[in-house]
This record gives sequence, structure tokens and C-alpha cells, in this order.
Amino acid sequence: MSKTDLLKQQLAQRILFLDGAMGTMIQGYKLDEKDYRGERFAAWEVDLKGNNDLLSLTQPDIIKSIHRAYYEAGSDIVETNTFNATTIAMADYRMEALVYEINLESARLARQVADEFSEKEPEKPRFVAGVLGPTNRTASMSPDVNDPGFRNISFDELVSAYTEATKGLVDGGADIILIETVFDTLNAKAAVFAVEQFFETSGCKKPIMISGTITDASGRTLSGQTVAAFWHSLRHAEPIAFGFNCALGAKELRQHIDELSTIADTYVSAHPNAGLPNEFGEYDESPEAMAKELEDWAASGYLNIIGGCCGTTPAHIKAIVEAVQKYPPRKIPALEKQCRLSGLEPMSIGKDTLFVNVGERTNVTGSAAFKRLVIEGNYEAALDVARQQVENGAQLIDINMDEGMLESKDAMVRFLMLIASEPDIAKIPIMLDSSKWEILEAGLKCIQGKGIVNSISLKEGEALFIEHAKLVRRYGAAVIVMAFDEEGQADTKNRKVEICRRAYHILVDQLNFPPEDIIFDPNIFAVATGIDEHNNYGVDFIEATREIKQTLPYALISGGVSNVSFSFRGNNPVREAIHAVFLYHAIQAGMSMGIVNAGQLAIYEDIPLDLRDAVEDVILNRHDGSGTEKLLELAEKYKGDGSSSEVKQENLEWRSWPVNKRLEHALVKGITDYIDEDTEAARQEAERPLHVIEGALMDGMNVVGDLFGAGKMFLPQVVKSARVMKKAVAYLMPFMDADKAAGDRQTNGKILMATVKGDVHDIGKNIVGVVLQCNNYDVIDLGVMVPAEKILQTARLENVDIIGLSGLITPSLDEMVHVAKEMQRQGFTIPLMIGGATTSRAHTAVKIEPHYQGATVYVTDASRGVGVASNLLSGDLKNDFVQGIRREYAEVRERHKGKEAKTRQHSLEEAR
Ligand code: B12
Repeated sequence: MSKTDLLKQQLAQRILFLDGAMGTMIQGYKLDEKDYRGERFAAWEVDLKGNNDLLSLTQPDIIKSIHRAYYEAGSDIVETNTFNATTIAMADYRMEALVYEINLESARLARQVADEFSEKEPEKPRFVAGVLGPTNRTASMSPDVNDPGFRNISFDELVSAYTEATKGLVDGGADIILIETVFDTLNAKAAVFAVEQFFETSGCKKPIMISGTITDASGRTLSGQTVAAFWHSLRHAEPIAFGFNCALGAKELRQHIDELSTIADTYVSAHPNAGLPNEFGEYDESPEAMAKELEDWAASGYLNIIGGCCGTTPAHIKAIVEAVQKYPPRKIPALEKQCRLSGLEPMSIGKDTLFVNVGERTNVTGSAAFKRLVIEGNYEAALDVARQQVENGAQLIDINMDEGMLESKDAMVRFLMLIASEPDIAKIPIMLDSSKWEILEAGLKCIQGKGIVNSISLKEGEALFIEHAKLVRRYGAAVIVMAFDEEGQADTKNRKVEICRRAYHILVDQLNFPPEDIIFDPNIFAVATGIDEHNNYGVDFIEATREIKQTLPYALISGGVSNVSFSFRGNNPVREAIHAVFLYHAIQAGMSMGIVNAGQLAIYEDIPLDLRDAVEDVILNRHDGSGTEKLLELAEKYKGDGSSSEVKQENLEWRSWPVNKRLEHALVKGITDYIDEDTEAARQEAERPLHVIEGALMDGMNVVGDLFGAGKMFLPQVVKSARVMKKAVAYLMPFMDADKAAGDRQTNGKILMATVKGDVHDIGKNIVGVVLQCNNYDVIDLGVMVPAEKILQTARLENVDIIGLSGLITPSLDEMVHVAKEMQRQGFTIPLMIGGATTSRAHTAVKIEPHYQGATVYVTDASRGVGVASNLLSGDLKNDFVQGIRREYAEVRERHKGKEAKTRQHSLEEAR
């Protein structure tokens, strides 16, 4: 059996143990300058004390005895003494030329000891992990505060340094390559690139392990990525194990390993420090304390590989092995295949994801304003364009610098480096757009997240297509494949489908490219051009999309939407109508994403009927192509910027509608101009100000939600609706405050409110917070996307009486279950209130309450929140109230069980 198969077999059977710290152990030998130098480097020109990796050459027996101590303590895998053995880090000692040798010798030393032990105990085979450290430079951050675009290391330099180190490690006999203590994901991507390239050229493939480090309480890497974003960015390496090490102690790391264990479809590893360093830089956590914590991780099912980092010793490893070895290893979860992208934050496109908007304004070929800014070198303002796209709801940004007057490659690199320093922009993934491969490749070397390459194609034949596709994968990106082959760009449905199918099979069958990372662009061409051959272009795209989605599993579809309306340049109302109608039909056929102007999209439902009909005739090529004529005629009426007399009249007409309808209209259209006036009118009619929110405004938001869900409204428009809603609520705030004085005095209590991790919806939570405050509760609002750990830490610190969780998207339901489990594990007893549009009494009863012994209550709306809170905190009523809820939820669970049994019976019968 090969070493790799043996490792896989062991991982499937049990939790494996890494070693502990090397540095701490070396310190114990109290070596001085002379010891470091040995005879060979006695005359070296710079000080060498502290160059621990050099000890593999000058004090090999010490290094071997440290490895031996760890294997004796129970480690299955030891790490080579090569944390700094790259040309980049060794430059400090002017030892760049020795890098290969240090890696080679370090791997050999570990190999010898591993083999000794494997021979002695064949039933416990020992492995060597060849370590590639992070280096002391960062490829995605500037060391110069005055120039955020500056870097002191490039991707290519990192690749060459890591290649040399890898060669030494493999030649010396490492079984695994471990890329560790990653604080800048771009450095790690360069390491993966180097290692894979080395495997390909040498024909010698080893499993890769990757381990990142989270340096502070924000739960992000130094370069700003969340746990999930970090995983998405490096998943292409297909690591045998993925995890975290160093930095925080085990207690602080727990939540991140917990998260990783649910999202990573590979083995999970961890090697935390022995606590946080104290004021003397020493690590205090005892072997027993650390083992106790890690035992709990193993019992919770988080672990496949566990060891220690700074401050840990063989005594720690021994204690950990004793505590953990009785637990079964974590099972790798089966996850839905999704295109998993990332910027600083993760972004996935799966089968239930709504249409994804790709911001198009940072494209010099499509935006004259952006082009001017880049040509002038005004990157500050160019960054504002990107920022606006994100603010307006773009979920990805397309960046294109293809312009004759520009050094396009330099412009692309400069812009990407600058974006990396702007968290508001860098949070979303990037789509690199160019017709030149060298520009795409330069871009790939700048992004730490997982982006999309737009595009590659079969235009210049299969060989080049394959070469580019392989590189895209090695750089860790998804890819747009344009329906373009040696014969040209596909225009008919059949050609589009045929080219996409051919490309798909090459990618999936020959290259093992993940199908969910393939996005086809079947070419959106202009309709209504007056040329008969163009009449069917809309249908061709839509039908090709339908067939590709049905026949090429997991592939996604994208396109540049504004092309379709090219014939109507200068007539924005008609162009926007064409985009909305086209998207409405294309999305139904399966279009997953599109490059759009995120700030400028019409709402399908809102397009005047005559125009919508005429546009639909053109897009769907109805009535034998006569639609173009009709649309051209009609276009005159809507010409200009939307201010034709008809449009104006319509604009004003809604002002005469009843106030509820006016509010709904303002929400759907995102109009803030009259919102104070209309909210005031609604308030006058309502009994209490809160009723305006829970009546007309909620109804309006539900209309927005329905249109959004049906593909008739897009995220940028919903962002606008949210702004209107927030303005209306802000208007009502002082009235609600005043209302409080008139209302009854309630029991005071402290309530913590948070929208759970992964969810950005906060309108409802904010309203609940305001209403509670108006009823004399102290509210601590932690905002949105709040991890469980932060909620619970704050709850404990602030000694709150109730925790209120809000969530509006499906994944939040699981996150709420997680918070409940954590509350139970950490010994909380305070009540938990659950709210937000996707939550329900059934979910709370079936999925949340069983995990938490404290009172757990689902609350439908803000006004009921007050009653529930007061019951939960009342000395007299609490017991009855909680017992009532418990009985009610138990019944819900019973009914749910009954239903489930019935469904199972049905499917069993069907199966028979
Ligand atoms: C506005 C909105 C947005 C805004 C949010 C802006 C903001 N700052 O909040 C933006 C545009 C950013 C947005 C983004 C997205 N959204 Co959205 N959004 C909506 C929309 C239209 C309205 C939500 C709203 O504010 N309602 C009004 C408030 C007042 O209602 P509420 O939150 O339910 O709160 C009330 C009660 O529930 C209760 N309550 C709420 N919380 C709590 C907590 C406690 C403790 C208590 C006691 C009570 C309580 O009190 C409130 C007042 O009575 C809904 C549709 C809908 N009908 O809900 C979709 C909706 C929630 N969004 C949806 C989706 C899919 C998304 C996106 C994933 C889209 C995308 N492709 O990216 C992203 C999510 C990104 C993320 N990671 O979270 C889906 C969710 C589907 C699902 N089941 O997963 C919905 C349902 C739309 C749809 N029909 O598909 N969205």
C-alpha cells in the first residue's frame, strides 16, 4: 500500500495526532551562537542564533531527539524543522543558497525517526509532514501605509521560493506537504501553485494539508478573510486535511474549528497554541487543561487530526492522545455541490440561489466614466465606482481594463492591489475580465479570494483551452467559458449548446474540473437591430440556457446583459425594460448570474404594459419578427431619460392612491422622496406608531420579497427598498419613544439582540430593539452576522436576561440551532427568543428547543416581543408561561413526527 493510501486508511479509522512545538523544545536546549553555527558555519558573516531550521544541518541529533520525543508521546505525524526554510525567510541570515539542503536534511531526519517507529510498531504507521511556512512577507497587503497598492513580495517570487523548498522536502522523504500558519491566503495560493506544479513536473504527488491562523478576536485571518472565505479560497488544492493552528489558544480556536467541521468536505486538522502567551511571552496552558478542552472538541465530532503549536511539548501531546484517542474521527459531511467563491467573505451559488448580479461599471470597455478615471490615473475615484457597485447590491464585480490607451496589465494589477486594501469592496469576489490571457493571469496572481475568470474559450483550439483551464484551476478560480470555437462565436441555439457541451466534457472528463465551477456565457447579442437574422437572438440565448442547464449538470450560465439592448442606445427607459424582460425569461430558463449595472434595473412588473408587451414580442421573437418595428415606434414615446409625459403622469399618479398603496409603491420602487410624508399620513390613521410598521410597511416589504423571490425584482432594487424602509422606521422612532410615556411601565430587563452569523438582514431586528427600548428594556444590539461565540461572550459579560436572535435566510435556521446548542454546552439558562421572517414556531419547536433547556420561544413580530419578554422575566408569570410554551412545542413536535412518519410511509409505498 502506498504511503498516501495508508494515510487515508488511518484517517478513515481514527483521529491522528500531530506533534507539538519545535521552537519551545529547541529553547529547552539553551543553545548559543556557537551551537547554532556548528563547525561548518563557524565563520558565517551574520549572527545565526535563532535560525532554528539551520539546526537540521548543525545539530541533527537534537532535531531527531525532538521528533523522537513526539513519536514516543503518541504523534502519528511529525512536522519537519522547516518553518522558515524558504529563500524569502532565509534572506535574514543570507542563507538563501542553503534552502534546498535544509529542506532535504530536515525531511530526512524526520523520515529516519518515523521509520524507526513504524518498524517497531507496524500497527501504528508514522508519517512525516514537510512544512512550508508562511514566510515573513504578505502578497496581498502593503507594508507601506502611504501606498496601499505597494507589495514587497510577488506571487511569482513566492512560487519560486516554495518550489525549491518543496523539492527538498519531497526528495528528503516527506509523506505530506503541510502549508501552515497561513495568515495571507494569497501566499498560501502561491504555495499551492508551486506544490502542484512541482507534482506535475516531477510526477511525484503527495497529499497536501493546509492550516491557517486566526490572529485576533474578529475571527478573521490577518489578510481579512472569514473562516468560510479562507476555505473557499484554498479548496481547489483538494487538501487531504484543512484546519487552523497557532495564534489563539484552544478555547478561542474552538468556534472556528467547529465551523470548519461543518463546511469543509475534507478532513479537519488543528494544532493550537498552549493558550495565549503571558506577559513574559510564555505559554501557560498545562497539558491537562489543553487535553480537557480538546477532548471536548473530539467528543463534539470536530476532529480528524489534532496536535499542538507554540508552547506545547511532548507532555501536552501525551495528555492529548490519552484524552482524545477513544473518540471516533469526524465524518466528512456530504455537501451540496455549489460554486463556492470568496472575497473577504464567502459567496456561494447553488441550486436555490437567486439571480446573482455582477457589477459592470468597473469595465473600461462599457463605462466611459470609469475608463476616463483609469486613464487619468485617478484610482481613488475609480475605487469609488467599485464601492458604489457593491453598495448598490452587486454580489461580484467585473473588472476589465482592455483599452488601447492603457497599459492594461499594469492597470489591472494596480486596481486589484488597491481593492485588496478596501474591505468594503474586497468583501465580495472578483470577476477578472479580459480577452487577453496575460492580463487574466496577472489578475489571478493578485486575488486572495476565489474569483472568476471571464473568459476562456475554444476559439484558438483545444490545446490552448486546456492549458488555460488547468491554470485557472491551479490559481484557484472558477471560469466563464464563452460559446466560441474555432469557427467563431455561436449565435444559434444549437451552436451554443454544442460548443458548451464540448467544452464541458473536456473540462469535466479530461481535466477533472469541478462542474460547479464552470459558468457558460452562451453570448447575449443585440436584438431589434433591423437585421432579420438577429430576431431570434433572445430566444437562442434563453433556449440554449435551458438546454445547458438541463443537460450539463451543475454548470452555471452568465452573460453581459446590456448587450441585448444595444440597438436602443440613448433610450434608457427602453433599454432598462429590455433588460428586465430578458432577465425575467432567461432566469426562468436557468440563467444564474449576469453582468448588469447594479444601480439601474427596471422592475418587470412596473414596466408599462404596452412597452412590456412590445419588448416581450422582440425578446421572444413572437409574431414573425414584426416586433422590432412595433418596439421602434413605441420607443419614441419612452425616449429620453424616463421623463416623457406619459411616464411623468404615471409617476405622479401614485401620489393620489391610498396611503397604504403609496407606501407599498415607495418600497417597491425604492423612492425616498415622499416617505416621511406618507409615513406621517399612515401614522395619523394608525392607533399606535408601531402599527404602521407592522401593517402597511411590512405588507409593502412582503410585496418586495415576493417579487424578489419570483425573479421580477433584483437585489440592487431590494437594497433600495431596504433604505426606504429604514427611513420610514427612523421617522417613526420619536413617536414610538413618546408612545412609551403613555404606555404601561414594564419590568426592566436587559436583552441582547443579534442577527445571526451569515445573515445581513437587520430591519426587523432593529424594530424589535426599538420597541423593546420603548418598553423600558435595555437593549444591547450586536448588529448583523454575529457569530455564536460573540453573542454568548457578550451575554455573559453583560449579564443579560434574554437573548433575542433574528434571521431571515434559510442558513440562519441552522445557525440558530447552533447558538442554542452552544448555550446548552456553556451552561446558560436564560431565555432565548427567536424571530425573523424565515423562522417559525414549527422550526423552533422541532429543531431549536430540544437542544436548549432554558426557555426557547418563537416570536412572530415586534409587538408580541414585548409581551413575551415581560412574561419571561416576570417572577409570577414566568413558570406558567414557560410550561405552556413547552407543552405547545411538544405537541408541535408530536404532530411533526406523525407527518414525517406518513411521508416516509408514502415514499416506501412508492418505492415498492
Ligand atoms: C430587505 C431584504 C433584503 C435586504 C436587507 C437589508 C437589511 N439591512 O436588512 C438586502 C437587499 C441586503 C437583502 C439581501 C439578501 N436577501 Co433578502 N430580503 C429582504 C426582504 C425583501 C425584506 C426583509 C425585511 O426587512 N422585512 C421587514 C421586517 C420588518 O420583517 P422581519 O425581518 O421579518 O421582522 C419582523 C418579525 O419577523 C420580527 N422579528 C425579526 N427578528 C426578530 C428577532 C426577535 C428576537 C424577535 C422577537 C422578533 C423578530 O419582528 C419584525 C417586526 O415585526 C425579504 C422578503 C421578506 N418578505 O421578508 C427578503 C428575503 C429575506 N431575502 C432573501 C434572500 C435570498 C436574500 C439574499 C441571500 C439574496 C442574495 N442572492 O444575495 C441576500 C442575503 C445576504 C445575507 N447573507 O444575508 C430571501 C430569503 C429566502 C430564504 N428563505 O433563504 C427573502 C425571503 C426574499 C425571497 N422571497 O426570496 N435582503
